[in-house]
Amino acid sequence: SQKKPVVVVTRKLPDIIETRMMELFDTRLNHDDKPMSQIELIEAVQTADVLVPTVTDKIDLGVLSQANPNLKLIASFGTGVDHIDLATARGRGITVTNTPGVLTEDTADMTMALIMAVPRRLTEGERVMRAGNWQGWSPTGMLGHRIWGKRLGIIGMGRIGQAVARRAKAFGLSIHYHNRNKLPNYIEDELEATYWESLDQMLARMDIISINCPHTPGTFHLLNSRRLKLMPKHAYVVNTSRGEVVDENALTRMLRNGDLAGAGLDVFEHEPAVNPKLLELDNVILLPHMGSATIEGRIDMGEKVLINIKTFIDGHTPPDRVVQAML
Ligand code: 8YV
Repeated sequence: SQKKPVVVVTRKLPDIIETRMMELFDTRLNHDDKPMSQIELIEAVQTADVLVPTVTDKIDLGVLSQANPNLKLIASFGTGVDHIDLATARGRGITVTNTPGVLTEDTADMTMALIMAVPRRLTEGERVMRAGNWQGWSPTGMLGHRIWGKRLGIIGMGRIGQAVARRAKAFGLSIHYHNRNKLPNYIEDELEATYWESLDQMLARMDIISINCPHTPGTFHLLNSRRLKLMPKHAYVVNTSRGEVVDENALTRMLRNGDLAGAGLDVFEHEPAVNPKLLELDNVILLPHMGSATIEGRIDMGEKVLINIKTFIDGHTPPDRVVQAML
């Protein structure tokens, strides 16, 4: 019988996934719930035939240049692949897969939760209660902004953006979007979504902006200082995609100066660091990158990783191939 491939997993995964992985492959688990250092990552790529990283592992040129020639697959646990130097992987004959689809609805739920929670000051109200500061109801107490009837502008209308649109429509928001490509008419009709070819023009007209595009060289600081200034003062920003899409310092400055009404941020430019000035703001909800953090979703993601590895080992095209290795 053939030697089982060595699969190196960088972080603790759900038990049921780890058990299955141990049955199928020569699996090297990591029970440490800390991100790997670059030295540990280099060790990992030196032993692995298959590497299973997460968003916290920077698989850059420095790491990939140390990989052993047997490393043929990076089966990432997650959808975003911006932590992997895809061009280098491809050039070195390494295929890359991700886990799309299974975390679409969970991430859209979290996005919707932020869209609701920020204008209605949900966590601010909760802090009042926990501080024992509630003096009782008042006609002018804790007033937020109405959500229904407002304009939501979605940046990035892929799977997650569309799932956000479906939810937001049911909450009475009107749906607008900017995307590299206009969606087919039948999807626009179903979502009652209006396409804005110009991001600048859309930003100037929206009450809430939700970022749902991937982080790529083309979307880095897409919401830069200039574009943030196009938004009306009463507008909110929600980001559940990647911190790098927004200039975090520019956003923080705008929020502090009252040039934006508030923000709901699940992701940050330099995770796990957060601009400390954000922590001082009441009109901001900060979450520790938990958009897809459901028990069910993590198992689904693990199953996708298993299928991608299994298919690849069996000599077929893995279902979630992001880059095909150059041969
Ligand atoms: C994961 C994510 O928590 O899939 C993604 O792109 O950001 C999150 O759902 C993380 O990436 C797992 O690696």
